[in-house]
Amino acid sequence: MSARSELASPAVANEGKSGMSTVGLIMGSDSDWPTMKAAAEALDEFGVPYEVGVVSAHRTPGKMIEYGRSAADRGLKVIIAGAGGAAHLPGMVASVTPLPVIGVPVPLKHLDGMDSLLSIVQMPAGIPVATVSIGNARNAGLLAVRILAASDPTLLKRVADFQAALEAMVAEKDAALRA
Ligand code: RP5
Repeated sequence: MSARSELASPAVANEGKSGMSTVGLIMGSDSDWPTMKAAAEALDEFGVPYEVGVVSAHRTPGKMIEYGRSAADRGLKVIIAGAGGAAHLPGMVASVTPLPVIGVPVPLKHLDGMDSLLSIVQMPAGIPVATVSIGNARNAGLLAVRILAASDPTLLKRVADFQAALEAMVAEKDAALRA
């Protein structure tokens, strides 16, 4: 079962179905969702409660600042922010929260996502954003899980089990190829 809560407004955010959201999953536009839903799926796989919503750096700058400033007090531990083009959302949110921020460069029609990648990855010293590869929202979800797992032994064990399953899957494919 998904532990997702829709983000109606920055003030209504911590009522995920299985408890308080620990991850904030935001994106600059609903058009980013086809890319960003892979992060939600990864969080679902590990049962991590999260909130999801659209927060635009350019179209809703006030909401973005309020979201970032209130995130830690609302109980979030990690923020995943995806945006495309002039992708300022992850960096700007990182500038107003002490929480770790993971940036997802969303590829758009032009420039193959290189614009999004460079907008997100080239942060000035002092304000880090952990940037995943272009369009790789799944890794953003998995990285958020790992960050939470560092202080949660049960979750850490599940991450280790997940890695062991990956290894077993590759071994199986290798064996099938050699057979
Ligand atoms: C960015 O502009 C969004 O993150 C999105 O990737 C892009 C285009 O947004 P729409 O015009 O599709 O709403 O801020």
